[in-house]
Amino acid sequence: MAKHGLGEKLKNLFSKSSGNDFYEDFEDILIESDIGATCAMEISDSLQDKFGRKGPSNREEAALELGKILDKMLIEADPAIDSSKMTILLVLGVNGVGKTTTIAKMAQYYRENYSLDPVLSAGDTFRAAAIDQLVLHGERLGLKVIHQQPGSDPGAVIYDSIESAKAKSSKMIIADTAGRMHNKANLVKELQKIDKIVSSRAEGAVYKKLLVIDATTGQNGFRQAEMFHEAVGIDQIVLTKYDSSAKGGVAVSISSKLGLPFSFIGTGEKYSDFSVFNKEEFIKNITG
Ligand SMILES: Nc1nc2c(ncn2[C@@H]2O[C@H](COP(=O)(O)OP(=O)(O)OP(=O)(O)O)[C@@H](O)[C@H]2O)c(=O)[nH]1
Ligand SMILES: [Mg+2]
Repeated sequence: MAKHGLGEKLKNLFSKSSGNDFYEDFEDILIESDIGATCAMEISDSLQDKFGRKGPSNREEAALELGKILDKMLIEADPAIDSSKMTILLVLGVNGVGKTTTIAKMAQYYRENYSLDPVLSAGDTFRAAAIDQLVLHGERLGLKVIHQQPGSDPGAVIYDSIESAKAKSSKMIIADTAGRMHNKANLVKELQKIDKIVSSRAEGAVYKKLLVIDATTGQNGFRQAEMFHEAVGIDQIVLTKYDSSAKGGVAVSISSKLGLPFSFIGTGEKYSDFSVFNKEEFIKNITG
């Protein structure tokens, strides 16, 4: 996994003896790490409460305190499921963030850890290729994929998937969705429609909405989280492409400003490049 650049930058901050204000430079490096201006300012203020105007005296002191602050800001989600009930995971996110790949990775994770065979639901009916891609993952994993024609109603596909899972007493459904529509209003409307259908069929089941955020998109990811959360209410976030971002500060602002927890982290294109989000490890990677 790529090392976060913040630890290194923190080191440089102490090695140069510029007359610059420590906190100004500190905020800059937080913002460069995608933490976002508001959170950067809050972190900087907390650090100042601890160390005063002069700032911490060395990198270790600063990193330790920063770690404590981040620990309060980041939220870890428990990916555990109750295998006595059916679980429906609806996977959301704008196009290209890694939804379909994440679905395959999660299916593998829940199969390995809960020995259940999730039914995959091709709810991204916007593109034919999206359906083919999920079908291919299903073949590789040996899992059933429920799909219909491109252009069909995603709600109907997911409805079918729930019926199919019930019929074969499968305990989990993981549903794909399209992240692209002709415009934002259409997307929101479509998502709300899907959400309504799933909610109405989810009686007795645990229904969770997972939003996939691509770590390489920086603070854009924060705006996506805000938009989806406002549209349908998000339960958990999966952070993808953490291998190619070397950052991840967006997780701090999403957790702290929207109160949303992180469940998994994607670190590559292979099924095995996937792990449960571990706050302690994540912070260590940030503070270096
Ligand atoms: N490096 C890296 N690549 C990833 C990761 N997750 C997904 N990808 C790649 O990102 C690209 C897009 O992934 P998809 O799973 O197709 O993304 P999607 O959100 O379903 O995309 P659309 O269906 O087009 O909206 C693919 O090339 C994936 O292999 C990750 O954690 N790390
Ligand atoms: Mg997809």
